[in-house]
Amino acid sequence: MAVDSEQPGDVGPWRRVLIGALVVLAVIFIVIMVVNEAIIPPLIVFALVFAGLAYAVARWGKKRWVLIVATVLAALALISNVPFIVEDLTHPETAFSFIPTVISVLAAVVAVIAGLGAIFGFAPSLARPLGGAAVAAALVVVVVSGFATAGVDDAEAQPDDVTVLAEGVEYPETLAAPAGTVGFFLDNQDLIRHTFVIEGHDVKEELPGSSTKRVEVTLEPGEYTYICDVAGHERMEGVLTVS
Ligand SMILES: [Cu+2]
Repeated sequence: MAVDSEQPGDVGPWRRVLIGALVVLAVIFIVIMVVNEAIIPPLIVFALVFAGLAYAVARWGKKRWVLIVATVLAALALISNVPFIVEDLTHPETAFSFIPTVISVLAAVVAVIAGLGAIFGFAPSLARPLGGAAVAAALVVVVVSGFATAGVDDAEAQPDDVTVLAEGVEYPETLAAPAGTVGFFLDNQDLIRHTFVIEGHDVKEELPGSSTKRVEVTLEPGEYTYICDVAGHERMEGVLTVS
């Protein structure tokens, strides 16, 4: 035991930070599913993989290949989620989208750095400050996003408005409106953000989580498709008939 527990260039602190980051990743993928109110198979796989990797690093973390697998998979998780990450990061006013996304990015970045630190034997004294900085950054993000979310103003529906309900990451399949200037009352009942886009028309409204918004649009008679263009929300689509 004493023979192999202290290697030249002790990687213990980096391994501990790596394990912590992998656990955070596993948990955050579950959180993202919960706030999306949906079973998202790739996220279940990610969660299981990162929980397994955390265990593997704790158990066999002296084996270099275990560290390499954990580091590469953390990097891949980061890269494969870029389309979701970029959009969410520009919308701090939806805390339930923004905070889990930022935390997942921080955890993945920390996992990659800590993994490299353990593999290549970076100075162990740097490991704890890295973990601490990530936790501090996460706390700042929670506070900033919490204030931004609380500051979102709701709208009030007008008598002739067409109500568009976003609920359970679904839009109504059909809507009807008279030609001319139509008021749309956009009601996002979900915790996460959506958009209201009328295709072929100059309408794109951002809908923060649990908020309402009103928009007036002048429409010619015809059929229009409305969607939410948030990545992964392709099923949020319906047809608006204007007559
Ligand atoms: Cu959406």
